[in-house]
Amino acid sequence: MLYRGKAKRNVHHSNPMAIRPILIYPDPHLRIQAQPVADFGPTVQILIEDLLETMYAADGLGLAATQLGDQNRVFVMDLSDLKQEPQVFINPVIFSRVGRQKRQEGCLSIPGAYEDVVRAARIHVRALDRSGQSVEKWAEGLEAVCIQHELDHLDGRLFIDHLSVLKRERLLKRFRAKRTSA
Ligand code: K1U
Ligand code: ZN
Repeated sequence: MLYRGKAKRNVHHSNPMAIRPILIYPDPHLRIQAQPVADFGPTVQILIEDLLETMYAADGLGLAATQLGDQNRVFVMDLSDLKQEPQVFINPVIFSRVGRQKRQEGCLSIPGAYEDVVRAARIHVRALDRSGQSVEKWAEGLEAVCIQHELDHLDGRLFIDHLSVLKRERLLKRFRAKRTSA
């Protein structure tokens, strides 16, 4: 199994958070369907902290529990410039999709690989926050892309699954070549 980075735990922090290893394609755990969260106790709270810590350390805009090998339906996102506006989505559901947009995507689990992906332009998403309260929002642009990308992770899908066979094979050939030469 290949990982991006090493596991670290900040033992000096009052609320210990950990930078956890991110699973790298083709790790089979990336294909597992995550399960709904029912308990908002310490286990899921630690998972949320670790997701945020790992996402910030990796300079990502989002990160799903699946990418840490965890099977809870949780992802985090922060699109703010100062990285001080974390958003937590638990058991997220997209219940409305409007229009189409094409944007270049990357993935922390397929480092260095980028390709244009077509997704819904605007989405209406409902999720639970970290205290179990239901929240709803409309998202568009990059935010809508990020939410769709992360929700895909929770369903065991990757952005490369949205590409044509030709584009996917070309991207994976370059990805494998870079990793074997590194
Ligand atoms: O889930 C992940 O692998 C994180 C991924 C989420 C994502 C956000 C937006 C578009 C596609 C994918 C990333 O954070 S990719 C890295 C990134 O920082 C980035 C991606 C697109 C534009 C700007 C930055
Ligand atoms: Zn990803």
